[in-house]
Amino acid sequence: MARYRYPVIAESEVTPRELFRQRRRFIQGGAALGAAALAPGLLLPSSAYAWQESLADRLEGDLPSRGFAGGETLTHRKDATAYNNFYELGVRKSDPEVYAHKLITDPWSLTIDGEVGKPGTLALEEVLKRETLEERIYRLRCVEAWSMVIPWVGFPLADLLKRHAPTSRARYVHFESIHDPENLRGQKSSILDWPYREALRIDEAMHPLTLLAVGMYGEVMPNQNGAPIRLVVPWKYGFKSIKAVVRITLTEERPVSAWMEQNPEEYGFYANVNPEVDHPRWSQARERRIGERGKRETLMFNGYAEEVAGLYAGMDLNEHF
Ligand SMILES: Nc1nc2c(c(=O)[nH]1)N[C@H]1C(S)=C(S)[C@@H](COP(=O)(O)O)O[C@H]1N2
Ligand SMILES: [Mo]
Repeated sequence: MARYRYPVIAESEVTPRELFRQRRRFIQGGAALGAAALAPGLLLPSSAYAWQESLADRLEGDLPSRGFAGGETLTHRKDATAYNNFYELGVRKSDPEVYAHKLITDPWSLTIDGEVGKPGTLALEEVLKRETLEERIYRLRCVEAWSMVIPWVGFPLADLLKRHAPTSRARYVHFESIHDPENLRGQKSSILDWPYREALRIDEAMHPLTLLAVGMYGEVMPNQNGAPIRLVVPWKYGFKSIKAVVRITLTEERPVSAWMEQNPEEYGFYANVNPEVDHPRWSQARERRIGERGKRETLMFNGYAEEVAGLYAGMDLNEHF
């Protein structure tokens, strides 16, 4: 497939890969000098930032890049990192960026358990070492009727799941986010029963479009976007794409996700993007693309029908919303 070309717009508006790299080198150089000049004794042990450093190094290299958004213009990085839903950091769209530093991501480990032959808890650097990273450009459609186009960096969830040998009883995959109410101000509110939890059917989880993302716009994932590792399921409403994942559990029974538990009338298990199935409080027929004027028509399965419609053959999508 042809390598995706970044849109040609003002340099201040978009950060193409080469610029990301230059900026990162500059920041790293500056940070190292500053730290050394300040207090050599306070330098962190080299293991403290193990996963960030090795990931940043890998992102310097040439990753394969594939566009899955019909060549639509990328959302400006600034919008994608300043207009977020990450309720652990607050409910306003601007909160996640403001409170991003409250999400402590190092050290980070990931547990894979439940219906697997090879369960385990691994340091994030061990998880990443095993996987081949790539860039994927996907549409992201929030249930609130806005959308973006984001260049993620990650690897197929299927690659990770297969390493842990799902048993024949594994029918669903459950995901859990970080639980840290001391630091995450949003977890003091009762808007959800924390931690944030989501789930997929096993065939959805194994689908080649389903990613675990560790970066975006060629850089390590910003905290407000769900660092250090988050799910991306491009044909479903954004709330399925759970951020800051600490645990993945394969199950026989269908799990109840945090939003379903909070309001089952409004948030179904499937949450497939569908212009014909309205949210009880608003239409899903059209959407606002962040950075554009006017509205766009919402696409069935967010434009991924060719790839995923078969997963739902014979199902009534009004009933299984
Ligand atoms: N842990 C967690 N994951 C989450 C959320 C959240 O509040 N907490 N919000 C979801 C919603 S509603 C959307 S639209 C996407 C937004 O992802 P973005 O901020 O990277 O665009 O994250 C999803 N994942
Ligand atoms: Mo969302």
